[in-house]
Amino acid sequence: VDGKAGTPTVVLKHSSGSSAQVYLHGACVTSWKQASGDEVLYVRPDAVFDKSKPISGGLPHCFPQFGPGPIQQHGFARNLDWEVGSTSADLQPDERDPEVELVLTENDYTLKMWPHKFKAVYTVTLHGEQLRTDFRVINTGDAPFTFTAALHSYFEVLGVTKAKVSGLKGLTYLDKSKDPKNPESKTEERDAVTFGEGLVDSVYLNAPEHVELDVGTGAAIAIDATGWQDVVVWNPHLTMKECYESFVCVENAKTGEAVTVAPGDSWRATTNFQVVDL
Ligand code: TA6
Repeated sequence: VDGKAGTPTVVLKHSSGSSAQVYLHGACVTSWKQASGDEVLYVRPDAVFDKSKPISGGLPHCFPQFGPGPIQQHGFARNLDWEVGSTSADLQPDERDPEVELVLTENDYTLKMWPHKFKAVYTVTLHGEQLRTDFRVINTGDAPFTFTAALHSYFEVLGVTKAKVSGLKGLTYLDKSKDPKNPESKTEERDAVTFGEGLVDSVYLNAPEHVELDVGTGAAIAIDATGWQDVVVWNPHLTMKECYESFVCVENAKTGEAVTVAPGDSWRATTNFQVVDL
């Protein structure tokens, strides 16, 4: 169906009452609603949907580069149109979870920036009220390639000072809040990472597969990942005065160590998002 600015989207509806909306532009999940109708994700008020820039919010991809570097910030996957590979639309609702598979392959634009043939396959599934993502990158060329990546997930919070991320205690992290080009390496001493006192931009290396974001409503978002290795926690504070109080990004990333994929091989990472009562 047409999304904002007439940009194509796929809508998933589960018999439980949950739903999700995915823009083909950037393969960006912009909405994930619980059966109650409550929205879990956050889309920034400055987001544009006319493809003039990546959609700022929901679950944007960063591929084949996380952050700044030799190519454009966060790579090109978030500002290209992905194609629908397959959907669960032809199946009866009770046969299978609603699902869409989106595919991105190289083109002249990507080859100029990153001279490699690839196929990225991203599957988004609603399993009851859970949202599941499965991201695979296949090397379809004849030489190895190396990349970094992230799912730059934005979550709505009741107020940024009420939000907390747990599961990161004891980890080494790169604090990019002062100088993103020369991050400080620190050890996380806190049971939970909190927000609201300044910019938070931290890359937690070798993070556990399970982390939780307490959104301040008595509920938390449980994030269970495989394949991703790192977790990035970001809140822009006063650099985005109009919206920073309403969201936190807790991102699954593969950035501390880049991935190298041999020709014919692939790399895979999955995430399972679930709202849990506290
Ligand atoms: O993941 C955190 C981060 O890389 C920050 O350093 C900040 O730049 C943010 O993402 C947003 O990036 P964007 O290009 O979407 O404005």
